Amino acid sequence: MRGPRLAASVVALIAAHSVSAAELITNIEARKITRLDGEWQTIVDPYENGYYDYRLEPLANGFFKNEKPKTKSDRVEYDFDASRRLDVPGDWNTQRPELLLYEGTVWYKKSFDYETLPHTRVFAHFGAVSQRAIVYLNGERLGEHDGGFTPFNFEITDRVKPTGNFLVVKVDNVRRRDGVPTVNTDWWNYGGITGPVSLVEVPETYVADYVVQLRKGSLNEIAGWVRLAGSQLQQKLTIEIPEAGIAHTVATDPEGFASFRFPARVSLWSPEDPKLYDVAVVSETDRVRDSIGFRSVEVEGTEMLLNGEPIFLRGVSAHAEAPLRTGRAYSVEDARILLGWVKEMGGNFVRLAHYPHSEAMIREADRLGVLVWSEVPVYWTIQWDNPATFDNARQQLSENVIRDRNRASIILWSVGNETPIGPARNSFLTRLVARVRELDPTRLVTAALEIHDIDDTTLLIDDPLGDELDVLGCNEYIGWYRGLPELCDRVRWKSAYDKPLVMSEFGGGAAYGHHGDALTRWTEEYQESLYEHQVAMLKRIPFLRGTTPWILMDFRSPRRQLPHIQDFFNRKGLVSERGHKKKAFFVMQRFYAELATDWQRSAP
Ligand code: GCB
Repeated sequence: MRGPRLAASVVALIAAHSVSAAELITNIEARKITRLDGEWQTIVDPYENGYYDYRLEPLANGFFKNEKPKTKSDRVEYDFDASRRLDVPGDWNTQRPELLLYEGTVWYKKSFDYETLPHTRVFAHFGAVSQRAIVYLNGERLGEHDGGFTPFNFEITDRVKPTGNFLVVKVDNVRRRDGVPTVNTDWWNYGGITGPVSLVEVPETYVADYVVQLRKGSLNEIAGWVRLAGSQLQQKLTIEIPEAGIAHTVATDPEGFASFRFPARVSLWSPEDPKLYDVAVVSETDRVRDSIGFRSVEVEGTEMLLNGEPIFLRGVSAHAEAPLRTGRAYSVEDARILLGWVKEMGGNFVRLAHYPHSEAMIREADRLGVLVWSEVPVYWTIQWDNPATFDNARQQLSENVIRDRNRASIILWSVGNETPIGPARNSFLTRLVARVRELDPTRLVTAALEIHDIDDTTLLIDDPLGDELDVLGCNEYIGWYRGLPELCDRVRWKSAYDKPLVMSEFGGGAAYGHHGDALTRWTEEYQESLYEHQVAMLKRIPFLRGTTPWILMDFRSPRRQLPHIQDFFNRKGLVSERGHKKKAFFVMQRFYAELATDWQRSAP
């Protein structure tokens, strides 16, 4: 008995693993989807009582079984149906006052019926679950996911029933030393199912993924690939871009893969004219539509070129903090408000710090014409030597790139923020850069680096990671963590690299409506003066090609404790969390208006 039973459990383990590794379905909005958003029944479980027994051994019959007493004598010490609800998508912290600071497990349950059509496959897709999820369908484990910002899915074709399904997700946002991010961040550790949940239906053999972009280095040739998954891997497929008169047919190889390259006369996507084309990938068994913009992005020496023309990135950093209501942003409405402020400031660029933001945000940036710096939470001091930490960072980075590599707005992938130079870190980040280039050879790679002080007023960018990057990012806080604002007038900037620099962070805190003179901390006047000195300094840096001050809007952070000023908010926003613009907002607005008209450089 023992042999076969062991073998069965090994098979089950492998199956569980392969389900958890289910390839990400991209562009789910173009699929037949059933949303499972709305209220989910939830159990707050700080001691993981629904997962472990009193010996801390995993329970065979945990909360994921959704048990009910069958007789009046049965003892079942939980009841989803009688428990309180939470909205999905949404963090739990801002939905109930007692959960504001909660870090632990919450179980989520949703019941649904689902009629599966013959020859189709069904996936349970999660836009984001912060930080870790273990997912069960009808009491059986589907798999797990670690990483609070990127999508994942599990195939449920053979498990879903016409009626009476229940999906249970154990969500846990405990900070871990070996996590990505690690225990120490300057943003709120929002927990919950923070992205939409959908059942995605695809044909038995379906378009698993595709890239349709301008060929690197070209403005009139489209290149890319398509990959099918399923049993009928050899098919003819066509890339259709009706508005450009394109219908290009290729055949997939025995692995279901086809690459293509063809001439295309398209209007180029740019912030001034964010032209998107309807693109369809049509195979014999499937058809997926997307909305894609075509543009090129390159560097030449210290120049950044968009569609072959030099560009200055007039940007600002932003967290995925929901405007006006706080909490983790996830909706199109959130995106419109945040990006609306970027545009009002005169910006053409946003740094989405410090982790992947929602797909809604990126799609809205595509529509509005805002260039994007996209980042993964490789932040401060994570465990550079830990292979599991690396694997997790690599996985989150991959999911981010795979989700968004058809989006014209994204021009920069960032592999990390303010990480300390050292052999293990250098190797870690170098391997992440290589991974980005493997997944997306068309965009540029960057990271927010720190400064090397030569002396009090000479600042040098010479982080060895610079060798690997296309564009240098640099966080400096002159006038806030480093001297007073007037120090900006005296510093000189040097770079060890012939590469463009984006000043990825500078700024200072001010409580909206708090006034005083320009040397009184936390006043709008201090912040305004700091920005004025910064702008004057920035104008003197010859290799500067972009600025993303810290930060668009005030955001929640447990590190920010000063009563009446911070109250758990980082106040470096140019806009308050209620949407009030501070004086410094207008300094940037003036600077960007000037840059938009005066910034002219000829390519070297
Ligand atoms: C930084 C970090 C950012 C912080 C910011 C601050 O350098 O990159 O995450 O929030 O400083 O406000 O101190």
